[in-house]
Amino acid sequence: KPLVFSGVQPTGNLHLGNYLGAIRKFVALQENNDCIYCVVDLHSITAQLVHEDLPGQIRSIAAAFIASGIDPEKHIVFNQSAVPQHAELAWIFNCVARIGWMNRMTQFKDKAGKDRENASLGLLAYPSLMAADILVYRATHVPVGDDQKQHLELTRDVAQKFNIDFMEHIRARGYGVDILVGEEPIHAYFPPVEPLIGGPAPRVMSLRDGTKKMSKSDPSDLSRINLMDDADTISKKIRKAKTDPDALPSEAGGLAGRPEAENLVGIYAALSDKTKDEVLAEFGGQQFSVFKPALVDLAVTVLSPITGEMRRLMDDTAHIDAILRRGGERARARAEKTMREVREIIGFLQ
Ligand code: AQP
Repeated sequence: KPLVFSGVQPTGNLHLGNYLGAIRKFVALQENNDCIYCVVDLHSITAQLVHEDLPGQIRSIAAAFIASGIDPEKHIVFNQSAVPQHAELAWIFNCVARIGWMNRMTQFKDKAGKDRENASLGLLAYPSLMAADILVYRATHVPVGDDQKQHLELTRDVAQKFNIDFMEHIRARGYGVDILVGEEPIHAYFPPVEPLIGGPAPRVMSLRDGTKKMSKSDPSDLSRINLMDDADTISKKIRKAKTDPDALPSEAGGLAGRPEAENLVGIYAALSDKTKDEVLAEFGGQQFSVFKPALVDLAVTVLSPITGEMRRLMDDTAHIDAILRRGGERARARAEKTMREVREIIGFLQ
């Protein structure tokens, strides 16, 4: 079975972008894959070291995974800091990756802002830890939002450089397999990672500005729908969402140049498991005064059971902690198997 890995940071409230870009895909992938889903708490301290109630934030992401339908018995749900092998492999990848690769990352530029010299070293090295998260399990498929595409390309570059730099040592110990990277045959220890980004809403945009990504750090709460919002709040936010004055077109091509309309139609399509064309076959020619109430109904129908279940789970912290602890044990056993081989390939004594 293909091995799927992905993670979500425990930084503030989860929103519809996190749900549609990541968590909903995690749920769908469970059926035919072996999945490892991680609350990436080590990542969460790169931008901000001190968090108010980090344990509560970690539990709330685990609760969101489970409330959305992830089965922590069949698959693995854990928090990253419980598996020190992630940080160990990240250190090795810090020595494989080049500073220039990190400097080019748009997320680093966005999050570091103008005062780049003052950003944490961890924020610069973030993609190296992300590569380690995935490759410590030698996972091949990674469901993420479109904003993570560049980090996954870097993960492929790190894997490829490791495979090439250590090729003789990998082969000599009987590890790895022969693969083609493009036209080039190589003997690879780490597989090339495939991003799973598609769907009608790969990047959910702000409700206030269709050119900006919906994000936890936007100061306006009206810009996003949080997974913990109640029905009235969801309704208010969608009713106030920015739109243009025109009616909806009858096919997706007609959304070009209308970012807010495209965003709302994409959200509707993703929430209803339809394509944008199917949504527009139903709503083409209609005004937003008709479409928005339908979107409110759909969003509330999909999200409110998840919100309710999240609240219920968060009342039983012992249960969530037990799930994370058990997931951590299972993840550690798998990660240690890789690390024993990696230490040997590099030549560390153990
Ligand atoms: N707007 C989005 N549309 C689609 N997918 C998104 N993701 C995040 N925002 C969107 C996806 O959610 C997963 C978890 O993201 P993360 O924990 O790495 O957090 P983030 O990307 O830092 O989240 P935010 O909300 O965007 O936070 P800030 O404001 O700090 O930048 C990932 O798969 C991500 O692609």
